[in-house]
Formats: sequence, structure tokens, C-alpha cells
Amino acid sequence: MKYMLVAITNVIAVVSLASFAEDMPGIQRDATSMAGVQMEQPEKPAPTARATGTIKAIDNERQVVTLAHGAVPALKWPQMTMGFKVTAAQLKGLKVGDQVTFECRADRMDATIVSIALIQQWRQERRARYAAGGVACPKSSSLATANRAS
Ligand SMILES: [Cu+2]
Repeated sequence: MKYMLVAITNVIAVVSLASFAEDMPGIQRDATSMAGVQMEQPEKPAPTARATGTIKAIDNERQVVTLAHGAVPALKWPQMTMGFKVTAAQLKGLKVGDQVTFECRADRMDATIVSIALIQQWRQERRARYAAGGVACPKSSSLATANRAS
């Protein structure tokens, strides 16, 4: 019994030493993992914005949709043609040439589609939801502006 107690005490001592070592300021941490931690904690979340555009290309393998989009004032984007990360599920039923409205997240150099739909279909759904008392009626002015640009 006495030996067992000694053994347990030793284990506890080793464990607490190990955790103590982690908190010691003199111990060098892995620089790579520290950089990784900082990357995962951006100062503010990536901004999102809604815009309209035309599908120019779909690359299913790379999961990229190329859109010619109108100006996006919220992101300070002029009108341009660019690629967005997208999933196959998001692109279901869409094809090259379709006029779409989309919401995207702009994270540094990456632009990712949050949602994307045919403009016509999106408007109908918004109207239906409004009629059902779900959401406030959309102001069509911002969409109209983006449409003229695209
Ligand atoms: Cu762009």
C-alpha cells in the first residue's frame, strides 16, 4: 500500500510539473503553432454583402464560380469579374449565363459565396415571405443599382 501511494504521488508530481512548464514564461513555445492561433483570431469578422451578377463560369472541381458582378459599395468593390468559393449544393440548378443575386463573405483575398439564387426566384421568394408577414419588404433600389452596373 505504501509503495502504491508513492507511485501515485510520483505521477501527480510529473503531471503538475508538465503543466507548470507550459505556464513558465522562459519556455519557448512552438512559433508555428502560435502563428496558427493568431490566424484563428481575426480582429473582426469578415464582412458580408449582397450583390447581383451574371454567372460567367462554373468550376466544379475547384469549387469556384466566376461572377461578373455590379459594384458592391459595402465592400468598396467596383464592378468586376472574379471567382468566389462555392459549394456544389449552392450552385444546384444554376448555370452559366444566369442572372443571380448573391451574398458573399470577403475575407482578405478570399471571397466566399454565402448564398446564391436566380434574381427572379429570389424576388418571388421575398415577396411571398413579405405577403406571409415574415420579413420587411425589400427595398429594390439597391438591387436596381447593382443591376444597372452588371
Ligand atoms: Cu469582385
